[in-house]
Parts: sequence; structure tokens; C-alpha cells
Amino acid sequence: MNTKPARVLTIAGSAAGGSAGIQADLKTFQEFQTYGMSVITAIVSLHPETKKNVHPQTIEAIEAQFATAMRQVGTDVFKTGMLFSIEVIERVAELIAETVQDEQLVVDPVMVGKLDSKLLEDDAIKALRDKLLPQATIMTPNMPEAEILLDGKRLESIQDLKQAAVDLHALGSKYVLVKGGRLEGPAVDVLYDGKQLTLLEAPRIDTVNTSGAGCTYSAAIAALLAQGEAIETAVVEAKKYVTTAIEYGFSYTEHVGPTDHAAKRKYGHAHEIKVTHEPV
Ligand code: PXL
Repeated sequence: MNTKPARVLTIAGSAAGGSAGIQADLKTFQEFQTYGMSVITAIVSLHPETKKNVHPQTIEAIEAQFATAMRQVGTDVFKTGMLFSIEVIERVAELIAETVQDEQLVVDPVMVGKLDSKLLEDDAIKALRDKLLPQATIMTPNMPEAEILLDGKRLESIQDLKQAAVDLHALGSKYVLVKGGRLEGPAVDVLYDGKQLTLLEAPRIDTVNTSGAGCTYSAAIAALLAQGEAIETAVVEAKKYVTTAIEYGFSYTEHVGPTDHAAKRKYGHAHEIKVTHEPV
């Protein structure tokens, strides 16, 4: 018997190298056996001569992709990644607001790529905060993104991550996941639902090949939510998936390489995620 897979629509940038952005999202959606669709907001690829590395798409092209995906398929979950400009954020926020019924929205507030490409213009932070985050089911900032959204507040400890999760919750996302991968020691992320803090701890993997890890993590959360998982289960299972993808990361060249999106399927998952709950 054939069953229809759960649907996930990513609205993000294309990373030609295949490790991050739309490419990471679609590979991850496939690993979770969901049906992936995409709206490409910009193409991130360095031109060897002109050095231009962000090639934005027009609002018309974005509208066309969104309309096609929604008309031909529809979705269970929206995910946003790189949106780049005020215009794109405002239009995408409107398109989602006009369409959304009970679909969930995962917002990965992508700002800067690992290779220093600027994925969000400085003047677009306010639009992200005011137009998109209030619609989010969950937002998934890393530490630099959380710092920028909190007006430059420095985050240096797990205690700071907890406070950041509480402060970011005020921007309107139902759940906040602040990722602590940049701290030393185990990889601890903090999830906050407005009442309770949940700490998720995985072992630190010693590797440089983590390109696209953030996209991959939020894409896995989106896929699991589309399949009907509750938020905490989705985040824990997504962290298992991304930890294994990082563990088996590799590189084809001397550059920082991708995580292995297929690692959990190929090798199984060896690490447990330690989950602890705390009141605020
Ligand atoms: O990993 C962040 C990211 C997100 N989206 C796109 C990217 C990158 C990093 O390079 O290129 C399109």
C-alpha cells in the first residue's frame, strides 16, 4: 500500500556546494522519509572572478515557487532559513500568514555562513524580529544569532544560554532552541517553552567538517514535526540525527566539508542525548 509522506516546505538559500541551505534541507527531509519542497530565496556561491557570493532571487520568483508548491502539494510544516533582505522577509512572512492554517513554522534565523558569507542584511534583523518570529512554532538560533537578536548581549556560559532562551521567547516564538555548540565541553542546547527549560546534551565531536549542521538540525526538527512528533521529541531526535551527521562529516578537498546527511541510516546512532528539565 502506498502512503503519502508528510510534507515540508523550506524557504531558504541555495548552497551550491551541497552542505547547507536548501540542499541540506532536502537531503534531511529525504532521510526522514518526508516529502521535501523548496522556495529558493537566494543562491550563495562565490564567483571566482567577480567575488560576488550572494545572488538574490526576485520577489516574483519567490512568489512563483511558493504558489507552485502550495498549489501542487500544500505543506504540513514550513521551514525558513536564509532570507537575506527586508523585502524577502516581509513577503515571506505575508505569504505564510495568508496561507497558514494549522501548519507549524520552524524559523532558523540564519545570519552568517561558516565561510563568512553574509546571509542576512544588517537592516533586516528588525523585520525578522517583528514579522516572522511572532509566527514561529520554534526558532533555532546559534549563539552569534542569539546575541544579535538580543542586541549584542554576550553569551559565554550555559547559564547565559538559559537566560537567552527566556529573553528570546518574548519575541513571540512558541518555543526557543538556543544551540550551544560554540561553548567548550559537551554540545548543550537549551529549549524553552515559556515555562520550563530543557537542556539537551550530546558529546562534543572533534571535527571541522560541520558545514550546514545548523540547517540540517532545523530541517530534521521540521521533518519530525511534519510527522506529528511533539516538540521535545522532535528536538531530541533531530539532535541525535545531526550529532551522527557531524560525527561522520568528511571533506572532498582542503576546505571545511559537509556533515553526512545519511550517517544515521548508514551507521545507526551511537550517542544518547541527555535530557534534563528545570523550572525557570
Ligand atoms: O549554514 C548556514 C547557511 C544557510 N543557508 C545557506 C548557506 C549557509 C552557509 O553557507 O550557504 C544558503
